[in-house]
Amino acid sequence: MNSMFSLEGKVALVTGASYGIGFAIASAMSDAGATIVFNDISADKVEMGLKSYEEKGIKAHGYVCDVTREEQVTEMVSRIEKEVGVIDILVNNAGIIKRIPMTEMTAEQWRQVIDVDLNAPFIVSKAVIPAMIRKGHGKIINICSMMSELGRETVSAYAAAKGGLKMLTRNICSEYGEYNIQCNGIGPGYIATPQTAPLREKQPDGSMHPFDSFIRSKTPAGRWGEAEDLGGPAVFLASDASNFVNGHILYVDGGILAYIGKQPK
Ligand code: NAP
Ligand code: GCO
Repeated sequence: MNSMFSLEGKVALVTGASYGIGFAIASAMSDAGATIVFNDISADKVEMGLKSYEEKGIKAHGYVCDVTREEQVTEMVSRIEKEVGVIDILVNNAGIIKRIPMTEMTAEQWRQVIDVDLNAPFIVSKAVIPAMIRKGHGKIINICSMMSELGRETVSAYAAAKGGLKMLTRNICSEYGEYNIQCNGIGPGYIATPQTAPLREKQPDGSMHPFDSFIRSKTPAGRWGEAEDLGGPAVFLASDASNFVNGHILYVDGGILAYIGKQPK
């Protein structure tokens, strides 16, 4: 049974994985036997990431690459194939969010979010699929969101991108499933990472951010998710155990999407 979930001998590229969800997913994949490759936008963050992986006993391979820039991505993938090996597993994790009311958001701010959260997964997937076809298998995991299904104030660009990422996931499944490539999504709930830190910061009077109690009331478990909660689902979708799972978005949200929310006291 264990061998179904083994990633031994596989090369996994996790984008934007110096810390946060990407780092947790890469660590879990390493525990399952994968060789870990990651990128980040700055050399400093790549160095920081390499140290963090080393502290966990993981010999990761780090590359500086802005995933929105196709020429950088093409060069990075080519270097990985030469220096590490052909990529068996791609996790499109790198992402940003800008919390701005839509009518106050500039077109440039909108484009920046769409560029990282939707255009980049297209660019990186396009770069790795040809070698996956030649190799006869591949796994692509797109990190979607609650906002692939739900909207909320101030996150219009992010929701549009993550909704599009859900459909890109289904289209890669449709177009490349015949080559034994499975493309699925993970939709994390609200996870305690730097990205959501502004939603959890203490208020001047020492109370918790109002969003903190809100999201706890919307989550049956009554807690924020931890990045480590995503490791097992990611290993499942990267392993042979999910070879007949394709085009699926696996929500790892503690039940948010199933729950109307707790009545306020
Ligand atoms: P995070 O803490 O903000 O980390 C995002 C990572 O992406 C950082 O390492 C960042 O690098 C990198 N990145 C951003 N733009 C990049 C670019 N152009 N090229 C390469 N790397 C880039 O975010 P997170 O919470 O770990 O989230 C990771 C993914 O999960 C994102 O796609 C996010 O939308 C999604 N997600 C998060 C949550 C949550 O509650 N946290 C829930 C659902 C989905 P720098 O630090 O150098 O900018
Ligand atoms: C927000 C949060 C969310 C989470 C995540 C939820 O401002 O609503 O940042 O968007 O990041 O995407 O699944």
